[in-house]
Amino acid sequence: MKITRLKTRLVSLPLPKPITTALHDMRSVGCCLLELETDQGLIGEAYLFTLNGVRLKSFNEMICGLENFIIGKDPHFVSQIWEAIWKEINPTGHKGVTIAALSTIDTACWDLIGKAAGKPLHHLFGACRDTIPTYASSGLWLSYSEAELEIEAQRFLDQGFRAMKIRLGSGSIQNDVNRVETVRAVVGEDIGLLVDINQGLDAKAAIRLGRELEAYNLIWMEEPVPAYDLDGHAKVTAALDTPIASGETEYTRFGMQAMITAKACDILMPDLQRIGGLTEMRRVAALASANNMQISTHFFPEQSLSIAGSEPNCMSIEHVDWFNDLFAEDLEIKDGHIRIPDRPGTGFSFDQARIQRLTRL
Ligand code: SMN
Ligand code: MG
Repeated sequence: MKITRLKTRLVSLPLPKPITTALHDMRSVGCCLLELETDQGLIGEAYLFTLNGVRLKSFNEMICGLENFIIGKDPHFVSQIWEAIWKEINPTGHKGVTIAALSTIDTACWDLIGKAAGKPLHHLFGACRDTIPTYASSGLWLSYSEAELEIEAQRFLDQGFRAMKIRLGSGSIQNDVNRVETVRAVVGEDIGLLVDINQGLDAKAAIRLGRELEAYNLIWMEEPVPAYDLDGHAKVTAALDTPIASGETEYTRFGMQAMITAKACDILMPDLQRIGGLTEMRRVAALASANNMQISTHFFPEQSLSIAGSEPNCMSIEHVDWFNDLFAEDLEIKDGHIRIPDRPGTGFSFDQARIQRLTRL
């Protein structure tokens, strides 16, 4: 099988209303959709995104500029393609736009490998399960009032979720604690709660907040301090009993290795677009396992399920509904778990008719 054509499209997915975290101000997501066509008629698909669609064209340019490393290649040689691109991007750097492009190409190659075999990727990787715990994550934003938090928490329960993530880092410990209290009062003691500070505090403030929150039996506290502050991360991790999750802002196995060495967190949260695609995600899962750590994937639920299905130390998948309109298939949620599909490749394919109706960027 040979890749004959690389095609990208840029589209905007509007969010129902403006929302914030301690770091982000969001009105839409812009997606770059990658399709790798082959001489067998199969098409490998993957996507990357930027919040509000900002600078999406730079990402597109980076993908298209790597065309020479893909056209005429057999996607089964995905590791060879990965290594060639890794070498090529060395002068520009192994973080940011370069790795996002590599990640998207890598995931599209894997999608082709699965489709060519007629098998889901977790079967090819070696399956360990067919469902995985998930938590509702497109909601409970920092911009919400407590009344809005109550409505959304109930909505998540009605949708079948058994865990949900609350955005904190308002700057007021009391306000943050009140937000957790409000959601806990709606969902009861049996539902898992996670909080994400989105890098909004320094170590001392995060420890003070974390101590107040120990009573709420949280599954984890996420990105308590700036992503680059590994020492601050380590202080928070050492000070609290609540597990600390982090890693969504780091790149590749080298970034994850640095976090592990610094004892920056208890749980690693690799993001498919920043980690280096499915090839590198599998290495990171093994790295975490060798350090007795669990992983939980950040965003990209549709394209991360093969990892959940094949890596025993993957504890959960983050559920976001932002990308639903891109795909012909739905994420199936039941009793707090997502089913890992047994369809070939990633198991999710672009819905061309729905995509046609989206605004082009
Ligand atoms: C997050 C990241 C980007 C946009 C919104 C929310 C958050 C998460 O860090 O983990 O979902
Ligand atoms: Mg986060």
